[in-house]
Amino acid sequence: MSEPEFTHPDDIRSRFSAAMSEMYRTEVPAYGTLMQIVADVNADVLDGNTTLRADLEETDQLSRISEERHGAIRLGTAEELKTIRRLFAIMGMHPVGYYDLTEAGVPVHSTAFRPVGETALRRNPFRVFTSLLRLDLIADEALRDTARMVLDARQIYTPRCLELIERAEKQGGLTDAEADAFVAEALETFRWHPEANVNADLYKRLHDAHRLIADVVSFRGPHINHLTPRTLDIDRVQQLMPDHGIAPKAVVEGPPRRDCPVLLRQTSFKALSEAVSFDGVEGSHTARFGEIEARGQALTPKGRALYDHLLTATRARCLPAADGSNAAEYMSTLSATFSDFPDDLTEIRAAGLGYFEWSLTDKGAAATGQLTETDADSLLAAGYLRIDPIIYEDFLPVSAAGIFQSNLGDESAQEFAASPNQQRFEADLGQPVLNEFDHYQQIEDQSRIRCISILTTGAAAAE
Ligand code: OOG
Ligand code: NI
Repeated sequence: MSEPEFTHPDDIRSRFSAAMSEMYRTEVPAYGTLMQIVADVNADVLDGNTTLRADLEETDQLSRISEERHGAIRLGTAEELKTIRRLFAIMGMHPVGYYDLTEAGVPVHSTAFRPVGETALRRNPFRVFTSLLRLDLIADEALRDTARMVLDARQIYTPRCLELIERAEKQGGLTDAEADAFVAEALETFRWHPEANVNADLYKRLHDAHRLIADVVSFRGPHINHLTPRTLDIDRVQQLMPDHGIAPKAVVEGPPRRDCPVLLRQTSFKALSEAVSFDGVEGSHTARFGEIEARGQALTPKGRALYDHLLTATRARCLPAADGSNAAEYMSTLSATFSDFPDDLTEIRAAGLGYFEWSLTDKGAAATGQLTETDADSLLAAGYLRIDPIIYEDFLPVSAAGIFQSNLGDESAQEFAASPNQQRFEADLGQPVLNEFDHYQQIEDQSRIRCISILTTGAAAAE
């Protein structure tokens, strides 16, 4: 009997992100408007920058430039988290990084399920920032127990979805028809439910405890709360949003605009109030929004420490107000403070702040197998090798908290004792998360070893 042909996980992920995008544009029309602004700004930037256009064309990214890069959900129980891990694995999305948001006043901890490795990211970069509610941080014991009961009683996956997850695990994949069915079933988990799972009174109590708790506990499923395309000019989109009737959050999160972009910059439009029925009583809930992102170089632990230090210093001088009243002052303080972060690739490399990928130049490709020099820096200086920044594919906890907060309402920031608990999160997840620093270091090391091996022996070393 011949083996069945399985659909590649990257393909299933592409189908899934396309289906999510379509569903979300229907559910949240303002998101469609944001997508349009992003597409227009991206087209404008590319018109004025032929080098960038050629670069993107060469790496096969041009046609997908304005497609979604990530989305986010918030889960209520360990069981839900374990199953989502299995669901995402079928689409080649694996947990990378641990983010503790309690530090920033949001009672969740999180990971990002994402494709790992350049090939998979190129095929489709879609990832889902996934948070788990920390009920242990609700002070009111009775309310905590009620919330737990409500969460334990719900089932966020369709029976057919669970069946297909099991089948994929047993068979080692899904056939084309199964993959289509799986995407349709998985989509149900992320759909918006205008009928709440709780009555108006319980909703109010949960909401009073923390708006995020109400958002997680009150619904039948973990509705996707935003999707995020990539923009080539985030400041421009931020500026254009009000012209299209969309209210942006006060400031762009992350590092300032730079010649050599680092890490991740992101901004969003504020969540919209949507009609919800609480046991037949009409009410509303505010949770869903749209976001945009722009990514730069991944930083080493040393670079990241400098970033964190400069961000803290900025916020000590000027904390961005939710109403945007000091937005200009914040952005200029941010830029001024970050003048201490080198904005030149040679300096970034010399200071050991960022990760780089090594590749052969044309001169290197012509010298395959002919060299005896094995020192990468000498080969770089002699023009056989080149280095390019590795793009940061993960998230930033302070930025994530800023996104959470602008969408939960201004009054939502609350003091929680900072209580990172990665061990607990990984136990609930059912596997450890990949450490993002180790991952970037490995990409850098492997690319260097491979290049030197090609130059000296004519073949890539076995990995
Ligand atoms: C997730 C917020 C974090 C990001 O881009 O940093 C996030 C949420 O609001 O659930 O998506
Ligand atoms: Ni996001």
